[in-house]
Amino acid sequence: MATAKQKLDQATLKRMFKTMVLIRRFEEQCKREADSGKLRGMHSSVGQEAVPTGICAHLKDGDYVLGTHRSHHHCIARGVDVNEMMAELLGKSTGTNKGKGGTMHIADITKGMLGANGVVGSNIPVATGAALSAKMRNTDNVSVVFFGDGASNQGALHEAMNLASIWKLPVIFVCENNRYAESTPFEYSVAGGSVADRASGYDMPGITVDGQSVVEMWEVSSQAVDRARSGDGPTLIEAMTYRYEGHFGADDTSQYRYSEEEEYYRERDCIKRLREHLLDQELATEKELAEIEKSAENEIEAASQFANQSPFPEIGELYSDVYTSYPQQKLVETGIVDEVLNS
Ligand SMILES: Cc1ncc(C[n+]2csc(CCOP(=O)(O)OP(=O)(O)O)c2C)c(N)n1
Ligand SMILES: [Mg+2]
Repeated sequence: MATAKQKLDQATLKRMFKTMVLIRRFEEQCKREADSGKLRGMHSSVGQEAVPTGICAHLKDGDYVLGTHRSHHHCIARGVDVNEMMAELLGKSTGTNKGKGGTMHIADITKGMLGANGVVGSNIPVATGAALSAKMRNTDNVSVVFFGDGASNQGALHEAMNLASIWKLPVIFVCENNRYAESTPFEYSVAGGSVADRASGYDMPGITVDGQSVVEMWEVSSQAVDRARSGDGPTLIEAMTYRYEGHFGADDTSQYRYSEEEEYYRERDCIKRLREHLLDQELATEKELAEIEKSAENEIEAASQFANQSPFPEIGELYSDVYTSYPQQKLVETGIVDEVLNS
């Protein structure tokens, strides 16, 4: 955990480099699993690694993170186990959610990752509720919620920002503006052209940051997390970023994006930039960075093996952990279980 009083040191920079490389290798492996038919589709976060990495570096035990349909990078930045994540993606019983959540519903409450969520914008009020709980229990914990530029037009964000502001809740709203909601450009859909500017209507700081720079992301997050921890209330961060892949696996970006634009953002790649920074400032050697890259690669290879070798859940597990209090006996009585078992 880092605080606003701390400077961004060498160890944190290297740790963030490792996190971003781990995310990228994870996503690349997911693509391979999808290509081989084991994973039915996913929303890749490649290109957006710096956003959660910069802010999660400030979090401590008891802090909360909530994500979106595109959340592998949020989970890894929060420290969720990559073996269990990969197993979850492949629907295996060893997954974070015993294989029942899949790519869009990874959660690990032990790590404060309260969940990804396939319903656009829906985690924003949930995160605000988590912040309210942290405040009511007199903790100094904070809640961070990630959402996209598309989600920024959902009413849920505006209701949550209003409540968070009047009650000074320790929540940080992080808009990952990757310029598109599916194929709809941000310039078309976001009135006023800025998500961050909307904060002024709710009397909270609104900050636009280069989300492809993990250093800038870390610095801006430092102020926001500090403000939330000290009881001064919420902040809205708009991180300008870019997804290199399609919206999901089968999406053809050439239908709505120019290759020049894609190239522009790839040249500003967050991992490449941090790598160059570490070398230029003599904060790491080429050998050290290569070792970090190799260890991330090994970790992901092991995660893939773990996931592929893990069993699928037993059919009898179909209804367990699905409802918190729904009596399983009732389901048996309805005959649904028999029906599934015999189908
Ligand atoms: C309430 C709701 N409306 C529509 C969808 C379909 N949908 C899934 S992702 C998406 C685009 C979201 O765009 P953005 O918020 O910018 O996130 P990004 O995909 O760029 O990360 C849409 C419309 C949905 N899942 N939930
Ligand atoms: Mg978007």
